[in-house]
Amino acid sequence: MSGWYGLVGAPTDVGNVDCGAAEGPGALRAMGLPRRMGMVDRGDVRGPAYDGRPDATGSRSVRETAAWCAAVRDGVAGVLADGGFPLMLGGDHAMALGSIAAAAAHARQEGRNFFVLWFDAHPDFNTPETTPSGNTHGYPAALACGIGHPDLLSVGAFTPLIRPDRLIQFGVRDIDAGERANLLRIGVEFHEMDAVREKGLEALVAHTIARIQAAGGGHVHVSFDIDALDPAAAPGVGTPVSGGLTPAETVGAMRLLGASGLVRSLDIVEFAPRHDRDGMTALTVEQVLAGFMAGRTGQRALVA
Ligand SMILES: [Mn+2]
Repeated sequence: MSGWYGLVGAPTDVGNVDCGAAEGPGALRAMGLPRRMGMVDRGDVRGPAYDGRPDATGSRSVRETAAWCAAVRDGVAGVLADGGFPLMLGGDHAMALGSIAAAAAHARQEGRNFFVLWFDAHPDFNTPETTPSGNTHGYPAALACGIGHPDLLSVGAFTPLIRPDRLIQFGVRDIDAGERANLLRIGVEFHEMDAVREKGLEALVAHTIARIQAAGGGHVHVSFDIDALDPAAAPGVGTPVSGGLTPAETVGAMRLLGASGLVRSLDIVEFAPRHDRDGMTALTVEQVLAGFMAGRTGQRALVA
């Protein structure tokens, strides 16, 4: 199990233009989070700004998203190759295509089953055919499963990057009609908020961990969109949706995931400091991360 965390910043919002997520990594560095949490800061990757021209499919920023995701892929792959635990700090959620491309390739190379656990208010399972907005941050989970824009699918060395029955989503509550049809057709397991309320997030995550262990374990990549949390605790996001996860249950679930020893890479995305209030989102992000890290080192997480 890798002992050090390698932070890879992706300061962009090309996937949801001008939503403010580009400012996320800088704001968390300014508050001293990487240093306080003992991370190795590998710096930011870089890519182009959106040129303002949607492509023929109606998607905004495909070219720019592909370039950014390729840079994220290479940054995350570098940490994995050096034996570290990559923490990709977005940036918008489109960047997860890059980190998942790196994690999937690493899992394949190491001969491990590959799973992705996706925490989000939105399933990010649109394609150019179904998207209402054209924003590429609505695409990455579908792309990981092998459906979507060919210029984005090519970010990965192979496709699909993940078997659809190995993608599990938690906390989704804002699902476009075409997106829901995609999820059902492809066969992704997604736990909407009513299921989370009924069964409990920690119980759902514990069940998922047990299922992965029963399948022989593997490499679990966690992709955490800050908007999975309720906006009352985490208002600093571009696309808030009410009725989300509480910090306490999220910290508990992340602690379980850390303690499972299965998670080998992590995204924290969509933090938009310009929408934060009194630093509360930044604090919640730190608590969620601290819960995960404490689980990994066998300590108890502090929940404020
Ligand atoms: Mn998302």
